[in-house]
Amino acid sequence: MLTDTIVAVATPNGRGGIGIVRLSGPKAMKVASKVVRVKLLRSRTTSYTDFFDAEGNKIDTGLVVFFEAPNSYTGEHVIEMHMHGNPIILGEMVRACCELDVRPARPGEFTERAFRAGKINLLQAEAVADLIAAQSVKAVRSAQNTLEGHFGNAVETLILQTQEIRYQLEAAIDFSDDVGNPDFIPHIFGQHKKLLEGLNSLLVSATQGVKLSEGFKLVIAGPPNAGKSMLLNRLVQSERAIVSPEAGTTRDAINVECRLRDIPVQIIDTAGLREDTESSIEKEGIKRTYAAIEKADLIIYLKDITSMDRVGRDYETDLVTHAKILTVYNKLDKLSETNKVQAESGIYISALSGMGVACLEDAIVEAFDISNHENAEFSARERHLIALKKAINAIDAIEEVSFGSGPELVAEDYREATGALQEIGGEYSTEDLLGDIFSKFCIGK
Ligand SMILES: Nc1nc2c(ncn2[C@@H]2O[C@H](COP(=O)(O)OP(=O)(O)OP(=O)(O)O)[C@@H](O)[C@H]2O)c(=O)[nH]1
Ligand SMILES: [Mg+2]
Repeated sequence: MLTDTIVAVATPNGRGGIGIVRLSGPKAMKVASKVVRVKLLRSRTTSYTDFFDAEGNKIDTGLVVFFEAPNSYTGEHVIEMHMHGNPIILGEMVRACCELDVRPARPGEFTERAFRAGKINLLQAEAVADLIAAQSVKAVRSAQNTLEGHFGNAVETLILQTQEIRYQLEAAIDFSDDVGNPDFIPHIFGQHKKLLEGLNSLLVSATQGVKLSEGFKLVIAGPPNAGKSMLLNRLVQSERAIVSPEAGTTRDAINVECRLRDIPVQIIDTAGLREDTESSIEKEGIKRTYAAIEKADLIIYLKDITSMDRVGRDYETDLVTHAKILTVYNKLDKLSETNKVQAESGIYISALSGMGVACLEDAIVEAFDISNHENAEFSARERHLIALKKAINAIDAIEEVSFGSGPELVAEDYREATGALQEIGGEYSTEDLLGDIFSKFCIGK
């Protein structure tokens, strides 16, 4: 039972036009009668008021809004005080409330209360944090879609399908006639196949959702001096990495967060790949390049077009990665019209002049394979992917014959799949998981 009342500044730290102090809990009305003194008779209406501290000294003047339980964000009585956006004034109000038997809210505690009151599910609570943290319009839209229930509804439909199959199986076990019915097994196996398709397709969209919140990892790799650092600088439009004619300039992987066509991307410039270096620092840099490649969502393998016919090892074919590789030829500006290479297919650019870079950006965005259907986009987290994979693994290996020969075992696998899916919305969640999720929120949300 949550019986205490909490208070926090809900607006960012600093000075601004308006600052909001938020109160939630059973004592909210009693506290308000001391600090605002206007009658808060009607829910969701605004009143102009003076604000006072616990001793009755005036702090400020502004607006107060009352949200009557259960029609509030948290499901409890909520009072929002819109004051002048000065941290001193807001701090005075928080202090005044704390003197009236209210305690400061923990990070995310308002949203946690909304979750515990059943106002939102865990997916939606996470989407609130993702919405606040979103770094691009796409990321904002996808968090809003999750908040509106797009992801949750898709999960709910799959839960209903898993339950439906399990109920049919259990009925068939109880009344063994059905299993003997020649149509039963193909029919239920057809439903099983359809469910697996649905799960896998949701996993693909959710994986994209995770990338939209966390950013795609794009690694620029290739031989030394290909112009990798110059390309990084060109893509992020800032001189982030040192560019020099000396081979082996970059050692530490350089990680820059940016947006390409409004998609959040982490671009990682790496040490050039070669074996004939004596420098132990460069060798360490190359080790780091391989480590970055392993984690990449996409790799640009950059080559210097003017040194293509030079004998040398090409590392591109040995890269161990699940990521797509885009082969890109750089320094196009150095070639005259007459000796332009035509043989190799690939993308041709000049990191120096910018020629071809817009086409490269198109290719990068296309390689991320982001759905263009706005409604199919939603924010998601690693935890959701794990649960979806768990659900898929539980039923993936079931064969058609198993529905006849071992319906009890299949039903058990289905029970496991349902449980995994229910973890996503937080139907069954541990306090540790909740603590982990809400502690990452800001205070006041
Ligand atoms: N003409 C021309 N020169 C380029 C281009 N891109 C890079 N360069 C030059 O090539 C040299 C190497 O560029 P970097 O960006 O440092 O190359 P890198 O691949 O990061 O090299 P390492 O860090 O040593 O692996 C520099 O002298 C750049 O000015 C280009 O498109 N055209
Ligand atoms: Mg470099």
